[in-house]
Amino acid sequence: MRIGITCYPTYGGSGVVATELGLELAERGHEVHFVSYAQPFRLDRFRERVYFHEVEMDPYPLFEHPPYSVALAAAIHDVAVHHELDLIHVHYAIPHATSAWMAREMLLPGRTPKVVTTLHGTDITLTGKHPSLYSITRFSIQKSDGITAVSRFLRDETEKSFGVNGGRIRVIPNFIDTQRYRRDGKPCHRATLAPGGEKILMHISNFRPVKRVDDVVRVFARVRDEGEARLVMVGDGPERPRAQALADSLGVAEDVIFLGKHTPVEELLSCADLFLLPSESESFGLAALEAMACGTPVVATAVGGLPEVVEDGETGFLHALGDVDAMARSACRLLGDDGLWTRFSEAGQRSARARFSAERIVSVYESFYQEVLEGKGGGNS
Ligand code: GMT
Repeated sequence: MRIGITCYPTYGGSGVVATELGLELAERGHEVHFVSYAQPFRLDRFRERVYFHEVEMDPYPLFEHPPYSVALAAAIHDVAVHHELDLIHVHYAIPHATSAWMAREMLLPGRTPKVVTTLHGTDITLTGKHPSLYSITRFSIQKSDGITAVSRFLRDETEKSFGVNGGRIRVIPNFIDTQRYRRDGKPCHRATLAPGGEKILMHISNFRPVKRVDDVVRVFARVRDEGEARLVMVGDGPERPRAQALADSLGVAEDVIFLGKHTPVEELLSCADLFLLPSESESFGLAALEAMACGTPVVATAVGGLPEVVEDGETGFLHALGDVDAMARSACRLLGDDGLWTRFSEAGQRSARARFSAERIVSVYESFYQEVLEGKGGGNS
């Protein structure tokens, strides 16, 4: 197949999944064309059958708000024509599903690629619900030839909030490269991050309010009251200054390391003892899956799609939103019991490999593409 992929190319989980999917598809012999405003950050070297098309924007002074959605539609259209795409797969509905719909409308009947939209999270639970975007988001999702959601939770939310028939939405979970995300990966930075042999707690995110990084620091402060520990914060975003100030005021700043943005994350995760994800909402929680694959047990909130990824009491512990005391108790329990920690660590690795490996999930996408091409994706009403 000749497949176009559009995603946010920077640090978000949706961009990571879209890029990894494209690379895996190319490995399997498909021709893959990424269309976006910047090169996806994991497209770091030449790969056969992989192309990148940058969306050009004219910085004309009249454009106080440059019309990216329209420029993207034009770029998708051009790529579809010149490379005879069979299918366009967009990740995150806004504005990608709309741009793909526009591009398809511009093409001649009979030569139109099918459009698949993958819903990732806040495109449904937050931004897409805003009155300024609701109707066009709903329309664009409905007009897709195939719709996927990364969890059952997100499928149900889409049905509830956008009136899209849940039967039309295929749940295809996120996946990871199990060769890269593993406990025995090299190198390990434990000696640098915790030179005194302290336990390492880790958090990775884009530090937006939805991630509740305050709660990460509060949980850590309670854990550190009980024993030697360090908190490694990976990523960056608007809530970082607040988290730093809180670490100061709780008197734990010297044991909290803010690393900023860092890839690859697997070399950090595979030397952590615990991963904290106390999010307010998480349609899937790719970072939790990455931690599990690296053998790091997860303590998180029981929200959104997280219970579909982290098995409470087996690969991690899930607690009510904001219950930092319970999260700290679970963290201490895991860190203080080597036998329990090893059971969770091994179960997490097994679960990630059995349920979320690239080999397995990319095949599911391929089959879904085939159904959509045969007009059986249930879409385009
Ligand atoms: O929806 C977002 O907030 C952005 C998006 C992203 O690009 O990282 O995150 C969502 O998609 C990820 C990949 O499918 C999921 O792992 C995240 O749980 C999800 N974020 C939220 O639902 C808040």
